[in-house]
Amino acid sequence: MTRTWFAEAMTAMAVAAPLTASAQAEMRAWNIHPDGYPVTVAMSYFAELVQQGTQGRLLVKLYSNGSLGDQPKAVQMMKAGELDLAEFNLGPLSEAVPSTKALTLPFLFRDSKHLFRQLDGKLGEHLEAKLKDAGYVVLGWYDGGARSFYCVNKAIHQPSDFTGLRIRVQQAETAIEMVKLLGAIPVVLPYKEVGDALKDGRIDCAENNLPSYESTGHFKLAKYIYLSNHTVSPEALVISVKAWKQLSGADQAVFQDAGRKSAAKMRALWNQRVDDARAATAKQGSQFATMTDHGPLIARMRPLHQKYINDPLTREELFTILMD
Ligand code: GTR
Repeated sequence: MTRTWFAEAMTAMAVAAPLTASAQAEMRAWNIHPDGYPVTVAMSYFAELVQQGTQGRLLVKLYSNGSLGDQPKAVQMMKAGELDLAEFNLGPLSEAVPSTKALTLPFLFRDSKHLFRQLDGKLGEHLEAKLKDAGYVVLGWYDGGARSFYCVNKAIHQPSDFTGLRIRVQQAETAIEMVKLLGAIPVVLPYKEVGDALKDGRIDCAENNLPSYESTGHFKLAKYIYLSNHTVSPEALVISVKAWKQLSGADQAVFQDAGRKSAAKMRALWNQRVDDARAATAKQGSQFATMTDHGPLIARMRPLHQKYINDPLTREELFTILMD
């Protein structure tokens, strides 16, 4: 694949003449979710705001539903300059920026409110600087939701129920370690393959937030859900540093403003979507078990927490969060 139209157009313009009022360039944006999902709605809103703010000079074309591939592929495409923007889950993204892994630890944040109180302040600025060094400019922090486990054949009620289960996880070290500490077997699979793997028995369980559990149709295959809410971590709307540097200062301000507004929209839509997903899946047979005592599960995560506290790369972030 060649570089995006945006990159070509910007390079040509830089050589030929300053960007004229009538010149137009298209930027490519990646998203894994389907139409109507809060991430997709918020990204479309972002695209609208960019078009308005640049008087139609810059168009953001949204490729949703993973039509360009899964997140690891999108990360590669962004590096190669084939994608300009994306909405990434911090789990897999943190693999490229290890100091951000602290935020993907299980049982760190109680809920989204707790997460955003930190992320919208100093901690967010710190992470944004790290992500920028790695090639990503954060335009907005989206809600990644609270993730829980769901299984095909077995209801989970206590930590010992996890023993020996094959559980799909994202390509993220903290998720892999978490599942091992539960006495289960982590199976790393792309998001789009999880449904088939639940169907053909490659995995017994998966874990995700309720809107994804519903939108992927996983609820039809794995009806036993254990509301562990184990990981509450963010997602980020990012633009590649490459594309960012090709924008004028005024256009960068338009992108930043659009990113902030799209994140506010996404977060506003999210909680309702969680409630709706729970009601809709329960109506179709999903059985929810609530975790009454978090203690035993958190106790199992101790080695993972300890590892990140000992690691100078993540210690500072962790202390900032824990002291709050
Ligand atoms: C979803 C998230 C996606 C993707 C997916 C997964 O909640 O929004 O970006 O990371 O989980 O489990 O792969």
